Amino acid sequence: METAESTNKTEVTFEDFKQEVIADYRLARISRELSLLGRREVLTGKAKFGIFGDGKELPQIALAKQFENGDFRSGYYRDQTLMMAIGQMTPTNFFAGLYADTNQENEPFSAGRQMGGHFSTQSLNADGSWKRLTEQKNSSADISPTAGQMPRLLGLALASKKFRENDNLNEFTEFSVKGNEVAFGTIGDASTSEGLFFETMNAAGVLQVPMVMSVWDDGHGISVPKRYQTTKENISELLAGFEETKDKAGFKIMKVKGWDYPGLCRTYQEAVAHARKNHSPVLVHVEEVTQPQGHSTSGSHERYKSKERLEWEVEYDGVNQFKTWILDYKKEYKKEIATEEELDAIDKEAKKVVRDAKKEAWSNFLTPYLQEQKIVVDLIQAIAKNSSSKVFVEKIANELAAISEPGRKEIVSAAKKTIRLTRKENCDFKQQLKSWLVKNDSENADRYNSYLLPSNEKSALNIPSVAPTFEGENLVDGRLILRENFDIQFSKNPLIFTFGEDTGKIGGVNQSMEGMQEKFGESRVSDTGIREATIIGQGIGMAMRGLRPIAEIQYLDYLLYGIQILSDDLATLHYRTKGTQKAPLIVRTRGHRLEGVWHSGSPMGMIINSLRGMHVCVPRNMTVAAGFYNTLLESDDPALVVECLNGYRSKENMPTNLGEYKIPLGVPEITRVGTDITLVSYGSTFNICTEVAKQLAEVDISVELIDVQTLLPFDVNHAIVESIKKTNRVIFVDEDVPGGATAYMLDKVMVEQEAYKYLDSKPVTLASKAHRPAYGSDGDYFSKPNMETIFEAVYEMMHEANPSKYIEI
Ligand SMILES: Cc1ncc(C[n+]2csc(CCOP(=O)(O)OP(=O)(O)O)c2C)c(N)n1
Repeated sequence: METAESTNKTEVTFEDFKQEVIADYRLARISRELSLLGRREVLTGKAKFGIFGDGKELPQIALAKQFENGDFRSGYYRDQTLMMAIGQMTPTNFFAGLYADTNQENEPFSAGRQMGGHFSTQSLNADGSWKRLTEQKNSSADISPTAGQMPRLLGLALASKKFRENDNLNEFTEFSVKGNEVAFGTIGDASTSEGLFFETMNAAGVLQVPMVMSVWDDGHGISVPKRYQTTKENISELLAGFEETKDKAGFKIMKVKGWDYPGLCRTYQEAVAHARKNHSPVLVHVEEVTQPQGHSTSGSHERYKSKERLEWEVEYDGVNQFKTWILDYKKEYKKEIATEEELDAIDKEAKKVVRDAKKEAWSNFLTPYLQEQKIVVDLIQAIAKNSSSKVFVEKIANELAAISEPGRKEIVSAAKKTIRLTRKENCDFKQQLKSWLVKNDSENADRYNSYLLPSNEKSALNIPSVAPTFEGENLVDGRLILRENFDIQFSKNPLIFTFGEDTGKIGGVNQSMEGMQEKFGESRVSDTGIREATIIGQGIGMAMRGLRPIAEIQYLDYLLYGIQILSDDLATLHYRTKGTQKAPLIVRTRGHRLEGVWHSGSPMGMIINSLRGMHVCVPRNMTVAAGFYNTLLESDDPALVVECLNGYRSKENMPTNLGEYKIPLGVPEITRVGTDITLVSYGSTFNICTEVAKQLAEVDISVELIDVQTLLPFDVNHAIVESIKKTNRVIFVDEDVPGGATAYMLDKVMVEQEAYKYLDSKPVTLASKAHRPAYGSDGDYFSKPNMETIFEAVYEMMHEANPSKYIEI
């Protein structure tokens, strides 16, 4: 019979093998103790919530043996053992995560921003530049939405393929060594019910990428058993049709038991070798996995597991089974790995290691709080001494002092209450307390509110702008400006890839990539299946590995299929890792008015509200769009660019410095100077406003026309208020629903820029009707702002201001 001895490594001495097994056992025990003590930390109130990897230790140890430098993980909250086994987490880090320690050295995954069990490694140096990813073991940052790790997993795996296919990428050894890296996915069995799982699996099968997908199958999704989750209650059986055959590529599908240490070691060795060598995906269905403490600290599994299941879980507990296997080894192979006493000693030692780690992490976590508490208590007591509200102020100090484990909110709250209470008094100590609050405010802003986007020289906001240049008039279809511009960018930078539905062979439905596939090859300009969520994920994963993907979503209306992953994954990435991971992905799409309910969408309010952490560019034409692409390709920020669906065949003057000119983000353009009224818009409605402004001039109304150009960021230098200071009137126009992006612009300009001070007329927002736009030209006309409604809105405002000049129409 084969043994782990003969499978873990090709040639090992028994002593090596023995040491490896013992180390694995020690790690399994430590991980289990972390789960046990972690739960207690939550139940005793030291941590808010706990979700642990107990029951999943052995498969992760087996997987980690095959995890090499440069490889990537995209997993979920059960993977603490794997993170330790690949050397990317210590027990102290684990507890720091549980306590939400905001010190990044203690809690390197998210600096306390994500709940415990959400892992990551650091891809970036402190200045935001890439580390050498091929010299470390990598984990993309976890997110909580189940199966949300799947779309990016596809891109992480696909990146290897791109590096292997393109010889001119060989020099980028910081990102890949000829595409030899494997992307490891992990998921719970219940989460395979999500569409994202199936979409990713299908795409991985189509693309044939080095992805090893593990399903930890413990039979439940919280309380809901497999019979409600999975057809045939068996995910590998269900996916049998994906299995590769002699003449058809697909998945290699492997099954193994979660408590079978040698079986797991063998399985992962074979699975990963297959994926790495052949660039072909593997599904490892790990069955008979247990969950000894139930799903999380929120409840107990006795409520929903039968007595038989609970008994079975005790018997088939992986760590105990491992112990039995070690002890039985001698019976079968006549050689001893360890005695029971030795293993018991390891069990004891593991408990101590974990207890010590907990103590250390708690002390690391609490010490700064206690220091802050002491400073504030001392100051409040000092203020109390000479205060007319002495008793009340002292009470605040005493109450704060009595808290043995204070939070920052209690400390700040006590300081602020004291200042409120003594508002009519003044003393040195109060000034000191105020100064402390100012300092503390900025520290807390760094702890809790920073790093939404990078702010280094690669930030799109710091890329120097270059104006487009023109020589005479060379009017061409707008699409050609985009195409020629992309052509130059693709020639300059081999890291750029684009893909989407119809992007490859025909060069996009609007032909802005026409001929690009012939020129740059199928690898760089490619068609995808109809699968928006994984088109986005493909881009995220590739971008995390140093490539510069441009993911194309065919129409803005279909961005909704990808908005969840954009919002949950891409837009949060920099924030949730406190600046230690980035994914410089550009998403191209096209939208605004065309024809009908599903091809005219402009849900910009929804988009900008869900994509904080990305830039959202809304160019009015292709010249501006190309200028944004040039800026974004110099920067490392993730962005969405919404091109005007009706603009590809409009004539524009071809710039002479394609690939060079860069339009700045957050800087509106005033395209028409006026004195009576400021008209603010973007995208397709901006072009209508331009026409309307000419008609308004005929009735002696002078419009100042402002194209905001980007909604995120929005008018960073406050140009709009400057215009309103002059005109004292403003109308915001777009084709989103009422209360959508016009309301956002209104808020930005009135509240942030304080434009209300300069208004002589009520500000107006002019948006579409609340319903989706009806089909056809008339449907469009009666659903969205049009020449007449915009004209009337402006005229009405002027009439109200000066009825004798602008007589009622
Ligand atoms: C999209 C989404 N829906 C619901 C949840 C709440 N939730 C968290 S874990 C979980 C069960 C997951 O079960 P499974 O995938 O089997 O993984 P396990 O926890 O058993 O390892 C649910 C429903 C979530 N996090 N995300």
